[in-house]
Amino acid sequence: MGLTMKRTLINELKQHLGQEVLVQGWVQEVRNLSKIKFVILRDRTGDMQTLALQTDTEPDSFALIDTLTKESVVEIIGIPKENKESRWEIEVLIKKLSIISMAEVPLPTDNTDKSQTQIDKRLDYRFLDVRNVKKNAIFKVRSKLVKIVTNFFDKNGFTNINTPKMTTIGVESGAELFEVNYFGKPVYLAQSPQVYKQMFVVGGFERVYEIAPVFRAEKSHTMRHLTEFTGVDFEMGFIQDEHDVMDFIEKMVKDLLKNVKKEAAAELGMLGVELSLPKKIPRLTMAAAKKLLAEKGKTFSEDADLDSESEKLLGELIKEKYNSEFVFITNYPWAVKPFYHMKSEKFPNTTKSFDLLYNGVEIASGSQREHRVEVWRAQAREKGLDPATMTKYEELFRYGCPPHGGAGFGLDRITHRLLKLDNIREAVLLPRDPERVSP
Ligand code: AMO
Repeated sequence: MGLTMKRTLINELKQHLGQEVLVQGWVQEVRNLSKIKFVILRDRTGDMQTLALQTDTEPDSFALIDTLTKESVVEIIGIPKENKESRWEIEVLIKKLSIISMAEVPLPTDNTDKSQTQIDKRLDYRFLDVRNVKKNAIFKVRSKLVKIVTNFFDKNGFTNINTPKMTTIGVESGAELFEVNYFGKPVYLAQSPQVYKQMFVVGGFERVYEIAPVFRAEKSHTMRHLTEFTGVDFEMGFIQDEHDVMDFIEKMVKDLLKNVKKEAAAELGMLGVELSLPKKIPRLTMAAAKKLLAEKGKTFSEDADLDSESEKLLGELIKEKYNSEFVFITNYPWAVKPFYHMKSEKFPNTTKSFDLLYNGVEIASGSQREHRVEVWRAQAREKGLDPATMTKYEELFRYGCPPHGGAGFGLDRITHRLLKLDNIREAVLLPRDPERVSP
């Protein structure tokens, strides 16, 4: 059955009212009122109601509906009709129904909107979980974000690069490395593409970006940390200072929000998310941010980093004061940033660095890099690192290196904040954390 008919997707049915169509998908729900039976069907474009009537549906198909289990895959030949009273506005009158793949009972998880299944179990059966249209929508939005950001890099003269994820180089202070046995030799999973992105700015591309996994052996049990996440990293040459990088990010964020609002309107609507477009993103030095926090009774030493609680509070204060969901916090203390950041002359003991907070959570961090080899060596030593152990990094600054800077975003963090999800794991298909490495 159906072999000679072309499949019609659920969101195309409007164009086929009154004509015989073939629809295929998963059974979301069956309601049997004896003379009339409803099958809610779902495909990649959404869900809809189909109905079987004793008078119109082939008797074998009518009987088969009684045996249908939830999440089975079926195909239906039927006629789409308008029904203004139904929430779908269109329903398909079933002529013939056949089962392609019957789902076993019971299902291991409940993937309906009313589900009480805990997140751990849902993640164990993620392929069932994301059949739910709302869960699915999160990943449609995420997919759009990648597309939009890729276009933006492309339009701005960036070259997409792929850098190794097994490496001997780790330069992110505070982020631990996962060791891998590489034919008996220890190597590490990349904790960032930092050195490589700088390498190919120096390699003459000037502007490079990479969207790829990043590994962090951190035993953090929070709603925003993972041990593997997707980094959106970029690096640009011939900058004046770190403000050029922030200017670029500001344009990128505006473009991202404007386009996702347009291109993922249906998904955002389904998830109840209203996006407001950013205007000017305020830039506050860390010292100024600490002053704001002090007014609310949160005090920090000059050298301290912000904790997640103060980032959240800062998010609220910025919203109040500047009516902005975004803020750049600039000039982090040298003590809390990696050695490769350029130090600031204007603000002593700080680096030409910034973090971007979105609704009170850090979604990106970046800086101007130190490209003067003597200064670079001195800064490494100051942080207790031996430049002789990083010759492949050091060489980048010895054979013609323009001033440069860049930043790294967490794609999972962007999705998490943009959709106001309570847990970063909701924004990742198969999250990795200290307890989870499967499936
Ligand atoms: P950083 O270590 O701040 O900077 O990471 C950049 C961005 O990656 C995201 N992120 C994480 N997301 C989920 N789980 C984690 N454990 C996690 N750690 C970080 C955050 C963060 O802002 N090389 C620099 C970037 C640069 O300067 O270009 C770096 O890796 O969104």
